Amino acid sequence: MSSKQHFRTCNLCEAMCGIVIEHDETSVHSIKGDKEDPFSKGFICPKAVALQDIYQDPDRLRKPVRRDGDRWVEISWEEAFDTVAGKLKEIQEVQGPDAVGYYQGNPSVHNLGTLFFAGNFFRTLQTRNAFSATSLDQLPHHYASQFMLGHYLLLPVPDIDRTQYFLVIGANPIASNGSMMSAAGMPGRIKALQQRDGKMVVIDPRRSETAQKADQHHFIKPGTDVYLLAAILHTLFDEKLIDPQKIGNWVKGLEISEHLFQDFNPEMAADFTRIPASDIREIAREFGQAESAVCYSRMGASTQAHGTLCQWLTYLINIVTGNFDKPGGAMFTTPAVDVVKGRKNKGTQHKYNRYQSRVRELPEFNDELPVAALAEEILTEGEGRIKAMVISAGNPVLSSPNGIQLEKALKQLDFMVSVDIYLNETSRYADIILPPQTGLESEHFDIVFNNLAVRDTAKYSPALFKGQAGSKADWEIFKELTKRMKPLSPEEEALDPYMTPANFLNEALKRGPHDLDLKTLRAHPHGLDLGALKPQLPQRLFTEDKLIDLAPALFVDHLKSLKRESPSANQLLLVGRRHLRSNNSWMHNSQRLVKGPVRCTLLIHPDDAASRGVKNGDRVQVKSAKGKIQLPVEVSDEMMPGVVSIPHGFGHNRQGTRWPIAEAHAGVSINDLTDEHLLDGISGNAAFSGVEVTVSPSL
Ligand SMILES: Nc1nc2c(c(=O)[nH]1)N[C@H]1C(S)=C(S)[C@@H](COP(=O)(O)OP(=O)(O)OC[C@H]3O[C@@H](n4cnc5c(=O)[nH]c(N)nc54)[C@H](O)[C@@H]3O)O[C@H]1N2
Ligand SMILES: Nc1nc2c(c(=O)[nH]1)N[C@H]1C(S)=C(S)[C@@H](COP(=O)(O)OP(=O)(O)OC[C@H]3O[C@@H](n4cnc5c(=O)[nH]c(N)nc54)[C@H](O)[C@@H]3O)O[C@H]1N2
Ligand code: SF4
Ligand SMILES: [Mo]
Repeated sequence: MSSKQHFRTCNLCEAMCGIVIEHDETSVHSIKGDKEDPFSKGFICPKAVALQDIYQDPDRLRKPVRRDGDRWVEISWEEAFDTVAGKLKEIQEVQGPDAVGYYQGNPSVHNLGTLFFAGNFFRTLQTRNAFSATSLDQLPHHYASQFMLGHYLLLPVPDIDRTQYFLVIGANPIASNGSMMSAAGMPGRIKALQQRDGKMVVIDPRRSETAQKADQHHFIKPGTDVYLLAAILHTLFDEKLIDPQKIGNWVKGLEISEHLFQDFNPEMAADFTRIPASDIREIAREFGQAESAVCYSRMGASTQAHGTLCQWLTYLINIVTGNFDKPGGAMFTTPAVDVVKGRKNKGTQHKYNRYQSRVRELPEFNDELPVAALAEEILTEGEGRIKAMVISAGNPVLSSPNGIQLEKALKQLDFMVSVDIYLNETSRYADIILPPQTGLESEHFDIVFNNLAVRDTAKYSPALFKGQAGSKADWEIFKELTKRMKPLSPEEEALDPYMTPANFLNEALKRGPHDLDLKTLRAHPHGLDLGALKPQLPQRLFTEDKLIDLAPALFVDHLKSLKRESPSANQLLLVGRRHLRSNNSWMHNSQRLVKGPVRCTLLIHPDDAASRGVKNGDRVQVKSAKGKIQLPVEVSDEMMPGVVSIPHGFGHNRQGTRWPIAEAHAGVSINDLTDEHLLDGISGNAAFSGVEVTVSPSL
């Protein structure tokens, strides 16, 4: 059969790799890296081929289903939409708007149609009970950007291709392919850094795949990065490694910040972090003296008790050393679709803490509440209690802290609808599941990750295959639900046929800084190169005075209240990890990806294993204040003594899903151990890192 070529961007993770697909009318022959893609230049990871597996997966849902006792019955879209809108309205009419909550998961931001259309639907709900995976992930970055730069989406990106000193804290881009730093081909970029005599230093309680490639790696006790960062700032000020000339005249609060770090000396930080004071001084000196340098801190530094402080101090280190908005430092993108300009929320007061969660009073940020509060908002009686949920592209039973409690909560709902391609650990609690087309059946343009990319490029991917007859795209589902919640006016009705992702994208491109349109992008199927990142401060700042606030009061107060004496940890501290062949909770049904060694294991240092009578391959019980799980052990000195690691996204052993995953690969969920009360003190982001656990041989 003759084969055709199709070029597109892989949308599974943030790296935006260009792929070339050999195919015929209905099937894929091969998926390879596209060497002519200006961003990824041929790089792909093993997950790209899973786009074919997802497309063909017989276990994927393709028609709406309704729960009927223990069975699922296929229903028409009409019946599904009518039931969903009818139920949501009925519940809100009787119990108020907050009785319906919603949660948006990670693939939402990888999906063009969802990005353009889900918001309209969720706004019709007018509920305060809005949640997303943001508060399991990068919320601290948004706080730092909002309070310092005036806009939560104005996010600095490490200019990895030009830096001479790359300080990586709590990130493992060799496995994750980069986060808040879209950079397809991380191994090549790191190699290039080392070949130009640059240096990469990694701070991680595990000698991760990235740490193994580093010039230097330091173990750190989980959750203590704030002390390291503060001690780096202390040293920079103390040793006069700061040149105000290099900082730029668009900052305020430099004197306050200098004063703040006076008593965070490296000796104190060493007590907390277990990184020797001399090593901390060396990092600060090398950073301060490098031709260019960038500090990049991510998941491990965000999802911990001081996540927002960590991000603030990371921005500060880059700013005070003159490495902000400069080549080789932390820079801003100029994406073809400018999401920052498109969202004009100026000033720090508008989008923070305007209201709080009902039970625990966690702060709102940008119209959302921290998802660690979701279960209690369902379980706790009283006015404003959540009685119905809409869950879209998410699996919070496996992804949010204390998943077991969330399961209990979901069981009590009066109504739940999932927009998801799988009957998984979360959607199995739904009354109705609306399955969208996905992946190769969808057109794609990366609105979000071009805002976070290490180089400006633009590429449009048309849909490769038509979805099965009668199927619908995410955007069509949301559009239809929106109409049923709030009927269109005659004017809106007339415009409705033009409301498509392609038209919205075309308009957004035309309004963007590169004067592009969809026609131009279609004429460049490999993508367009728009150049290296460019300096753009102070113009791009959104603060009213056009100054960066180096010392926002909210952050300063929290820093001042930090403990100064290090507690002695007798228990093991738990952290997470990611594997290159896995993607959060939902790609374990691809046989090509899960094959090979079992990946859901407990990594433990040899000394910790020996003192507990545990050998490599043994099954152990891991227990926390919230739950216990059993899994096999891998004994390895890649772990810091006193720290153990379990990957998240497993736990497919729960009943009632439609995933025939072999038991060994089903794994168990780390979030049966994590605690919904362990949070970043400022933002309420989940603090997954540093949960206290005990490990013992299973009986
Ligand atoms: N302990 C611990 N927990 C963690 C983390 C950790 O490091 N440690 N990481 C956290 C992070 S960073 C994240 S982002 C979250 C992720 O957590 P979630 O976003 O809650 O979950 P995912 O596993 O990404 O699940 C995505 C769901 O979307 C569905 N899906 C896939 N494609 C589509 C599509 O095109 N349309 C629709 N409608 N649905 C689709 C999948 O079937 C799946 O059910 O997990 C968090 N949880
Ligand atoms: N293959 C693959 N790629 C992915 C994903 C995936 O599931 N699989 N998920 C995607 C998503 S949603 C995201 S958000 C990104 C995340 O991408 P990254 O930010 O790179 O996150 P991780 O790979 O979880 O790496 C976090 C590292 O932090 C370390 N760590 C844990 N606690 C601490 C701590 O207290 N301090 C310090 N300094 N380090 C700590 C861990 O040991 C781990 O090595 O990856 C994305 N890419
Ligand atoms: S690194 Fe990410 S974008 Fe690139 S091929 Fe792998 S999953 Fe796709
Ligand atoms: Mo994430």
